[in-house]
Amino acid sequence: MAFGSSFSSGGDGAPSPSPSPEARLRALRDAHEALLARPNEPEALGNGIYTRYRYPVLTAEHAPLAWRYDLDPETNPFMMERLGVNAVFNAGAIKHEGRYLVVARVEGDDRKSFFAVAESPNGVDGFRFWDEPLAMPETDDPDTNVYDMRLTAHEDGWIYGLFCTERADLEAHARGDLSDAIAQCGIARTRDLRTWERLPDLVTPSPQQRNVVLHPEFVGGEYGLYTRPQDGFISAGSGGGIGWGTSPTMDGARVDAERVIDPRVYHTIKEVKNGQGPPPLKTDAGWLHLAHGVRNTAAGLRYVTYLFMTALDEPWRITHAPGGHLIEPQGEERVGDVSNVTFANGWILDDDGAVLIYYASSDSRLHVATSTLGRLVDYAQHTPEDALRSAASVEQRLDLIRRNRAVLDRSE
Ligand code: M1P
Repeated sequence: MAFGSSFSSGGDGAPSPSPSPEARLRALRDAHEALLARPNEPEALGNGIYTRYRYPVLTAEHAPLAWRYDLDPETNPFMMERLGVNAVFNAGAIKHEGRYLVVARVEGDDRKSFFAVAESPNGVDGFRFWDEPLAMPETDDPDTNVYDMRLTAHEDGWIYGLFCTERADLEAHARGDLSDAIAQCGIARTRDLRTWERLPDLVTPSPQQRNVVLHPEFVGGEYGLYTRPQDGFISAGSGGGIGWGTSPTMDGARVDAERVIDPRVYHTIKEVKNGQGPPPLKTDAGWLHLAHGVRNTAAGLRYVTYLFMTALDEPWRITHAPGGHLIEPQGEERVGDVSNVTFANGWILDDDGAVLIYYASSDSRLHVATSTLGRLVDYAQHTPEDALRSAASVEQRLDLIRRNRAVLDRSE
């Protein structure tokens, strides 16, 4: 270990030397600063749709030392972690007053998630957390756990954060099942991402709600909400699919009629469940949506992201649905607390048309992939839909190969 030459007994009588708390703190600070200052590197070539980057933009190790350690050598002679951070992932994102900001899901070693803002000068590296995590106010019914915030800069002037609030399912607990919980959509709003006003949770006909997202514009004079009706805490049951509904207000938001606009489909990437990612981006060709789809495998659930588009005047009507995934877990991304997961609830459309997609891998860390609005719309408009059968899928590929043969013949 490279902690220098300053050693003490550690005070526990152990024979092996250990660094003094001051030396260990210096080493921790150096390592932390090196991590935060590390430049990111775009991958070479890629798939032409987006560019991945070599390093995650946020990990548990990015959390400030002061959030994890008691920095006083008197009270922490071993300079050990007092409140560990387990993971940093699923982040909402926004460019606000010229700054690239994400509201990350930070999970402590105690499994409780909370929100924290991290800021970058360019959106792809240099992310640093603000001094303190966000102290989200509670409602009269305290949240057990909060996570996965979607940030919407709404045309009413507020920035809304919609997130999952999870509370105990007391009936299930009485039956001895302590894993079951009730998920609902928590709502808060802010002007500056520092001070938040908590509003009542969204009310819908569904017993469970996760992945609820606020549409950025009024629709028919009301607030539009993408929902995810679900029967159980984990399983979709008879529900599932991305839903749509409207509410006249966000202060006491209520969706009475929820209709599924993007259902689960057998033998696709969204067979088990799916959910809207961040709020959609407005383009001349329609609203561009990022979502996640889940399918089952012998190794458990596999989460990938996918794109679709809806009509500008009817954001619930799907106009383009490219088949397959957009971002899937690759390499080291495949392993983590919940392996084989990519999940995105934040993206930023920059002034020059660049799109920064913040996706998390395996419920452990946050990455960025960069693209442009033009590329993503092209992808959405020209990627064939899922053909739903092997033979039909081969037909799609044969069609591509034969058209390419003609192109190659022309160029010879
Ligand atoms: O563990 C994978 C994801 O599981 C949930 O997503 P969904 O509601 O679609 O199943 C969420 O807990 C999400 O945070 C998590 O990444």
